Amino acid sequence: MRRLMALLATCATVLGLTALAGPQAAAAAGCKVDYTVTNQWQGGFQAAVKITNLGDTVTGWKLGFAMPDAGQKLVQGWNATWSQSGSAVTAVGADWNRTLATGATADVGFTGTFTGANPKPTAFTLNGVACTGSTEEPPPTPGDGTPVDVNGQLHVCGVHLCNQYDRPIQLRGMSTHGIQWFSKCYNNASLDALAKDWKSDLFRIAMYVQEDGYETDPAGFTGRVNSLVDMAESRGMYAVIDFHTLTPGDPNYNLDRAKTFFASVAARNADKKNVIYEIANEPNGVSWAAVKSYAEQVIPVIRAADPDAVIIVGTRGWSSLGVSDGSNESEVIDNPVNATNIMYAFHFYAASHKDNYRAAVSRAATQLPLFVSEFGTVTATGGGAVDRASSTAWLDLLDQLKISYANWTYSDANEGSAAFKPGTCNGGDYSGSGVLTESGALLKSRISTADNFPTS
Ligand code: IDC
Repeated sequence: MRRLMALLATCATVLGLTALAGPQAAAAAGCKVDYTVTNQWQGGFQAAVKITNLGDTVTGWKLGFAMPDAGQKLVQGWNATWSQSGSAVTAVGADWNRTLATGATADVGFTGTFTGANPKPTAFTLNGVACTGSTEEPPPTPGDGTPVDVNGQLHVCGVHLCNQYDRPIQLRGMSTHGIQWFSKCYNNASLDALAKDWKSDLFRIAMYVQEDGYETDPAGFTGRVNSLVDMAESRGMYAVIDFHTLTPGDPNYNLDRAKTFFASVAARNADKKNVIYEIANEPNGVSWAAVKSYAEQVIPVIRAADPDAVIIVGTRGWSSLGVSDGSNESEVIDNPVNATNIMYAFHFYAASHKDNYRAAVSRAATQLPLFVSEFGTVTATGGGAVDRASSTAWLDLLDQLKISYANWTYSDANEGSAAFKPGTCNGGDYSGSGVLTESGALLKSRISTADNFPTS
């Protein structure tokens, strides 16, 4: 109940919804949305949207979702009052269907135009509550042997990430590409493949803040992140919520957004065991002192809502512990963030970052808890050829040091770092070996080996 109240309060605050729906609507606790493209033609389409209310009776509802592609435009809707602002679409119930009893459905729809692809929206809200379709995403059954089931709530012990038995573990997994661009790659089929075929422990959710990301639609992106957290949870994977700051490089530019975002996701996900927070992807062009100051303002916001989660702090020089700026790990060791249960991010791109970076990690790992929350097998542009020798040297080092990692990217982007060939995400097959790139095949072979997590 505490969690429900916190969730409702958070959603109401973020969306400023209290005036719209009144007390009955505020009691809504869950919903499911089925979105079907019923017809598509050159540049146009028709979509049917079935809303199922899984919470208390709602009188006066508002459906919200984001068009995943900038070229998608609402033309005309029915059975509700429809509008679109930027990517955000809303539909407000008509007089005759505005009351939805528990379990009741409303069938609405619209016609639209599109220019590029016509990806389906993946995250919906009803009166600000994320429609996670809880009937479709049951929590994992106890004792199912998944990474989250075995390891439970994580914490930092010494320089390691430790499980519920207080034993060091290494999590191995994949990062999304920017969810503002590649939402079509994150669905039940692709997440099943990641959990079952790749045997991934970890799913990093890269929510860009700029570049058409969070800043353009805070409520929509918050909802998308939350539903991806649920999809990881229902498959027993840990989820890293990555506040993907990149340009500008000073995370303080996004300080207010970070506080708003993390207050919301930490309250909503406080009772989950699978969530890890990453507060700033890659600080760059900024001093360690400025990054530390940012961290010491954002961490307490998360702790207030979710006291026991592990938090990853980005480091100077694109999360290189300062090495890419000509510094090194000593700036962090000498002036650590004033907080407990935190780890420091180290990122590398194997074709660009080699022996001197590996040496820094080897030294730092004896003194700082490190988490490789992003790395690529290619150059730092995200493109180019896979450097197999350097990638293998890195992965062997991380295995030896029990440093957790997430690879950039679990996507079909047209660049060497992507695990899938271009076009894969337009289909339903994420499991066959024919869909993998060289980078994807290498990572799948490394990630899918047995974890042997300690259980006592
Ligand atoms: C890259 C993407 C690329 C995109 C670019 C700009 O691969 O498609 O156009 O971002 O947003 C990072 C960043 C990560 C980068 C990646 C590769 O965290 O956002 O993704 N990279 O350049 N740090 C080092 C490399």
